[in-house]
Amino acid sequence: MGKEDMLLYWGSGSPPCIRTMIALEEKGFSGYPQKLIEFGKKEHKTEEVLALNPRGQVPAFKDGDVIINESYAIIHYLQHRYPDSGTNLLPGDCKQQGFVLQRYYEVQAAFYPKVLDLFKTVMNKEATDEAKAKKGEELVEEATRFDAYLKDGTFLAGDQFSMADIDFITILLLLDRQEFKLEGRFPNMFAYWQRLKDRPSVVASYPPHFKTSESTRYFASC
Ligand SMILES: N[C@@H](CCC(=O)N[C@@H](CS)C(=O)NCC(=O)O)C(=O)O
Repeated sequence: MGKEDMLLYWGSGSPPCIRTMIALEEKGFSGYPQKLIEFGKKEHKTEEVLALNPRGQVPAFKDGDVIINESYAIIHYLQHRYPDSGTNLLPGDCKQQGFVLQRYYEVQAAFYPKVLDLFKTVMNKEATDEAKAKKGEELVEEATRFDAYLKDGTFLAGDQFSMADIDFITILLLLDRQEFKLEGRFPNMFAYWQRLKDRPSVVASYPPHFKTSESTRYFASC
């Protein structure tokens, strides 16, 4: 089993796709077979994608006869299936593992929903300015918490890159794209982003349309 047996369907700008792609790169599978779908053409609803993911969503991923469509599950699968390949995303030591998993699920359960909430609210033409400001404040509150977590460590869960960093860096990439200001407000997070934004796995997973289209700057005033 190797990367030639893999196939990833993905869409540009999709956070679940970004985190999946960073994980594939970190695990050393650069050049894995992949197909970029266009949401605008509804290519995620074609037979070939539906055959892997009946929900018609991306990421849709297979590795040989193993099909997994949940990005967070793909990250776990890659680590457990290929523990010795590329970056070790989950330490073997139980105490360290507990810490990595705590941060990994905390990003997923507490930080990412605040970003999605704000995004949906600013996109909603009927949302009031008060509603937008409230969602912005909630995101700032969560970002403050994560900024403090980074006070002592190079990475989100200590001094080694781990699966906790994969989702976190995906969020920072999106915040950066939407011009959510880190510099001066969240110094540890800003330093972390500066350190990691050029990591090869992150560069390889950068959404192509972000390079060719203007940002909507949705979070610039938050
Ligand atoms: N639970 C999935 C979520 C996947 C997901 O929501 N994908 C979106 C793109 S970000 C999608 O394909 N949306 C198209 C649709 O639902 O029709 C994961 O984390 O992998």
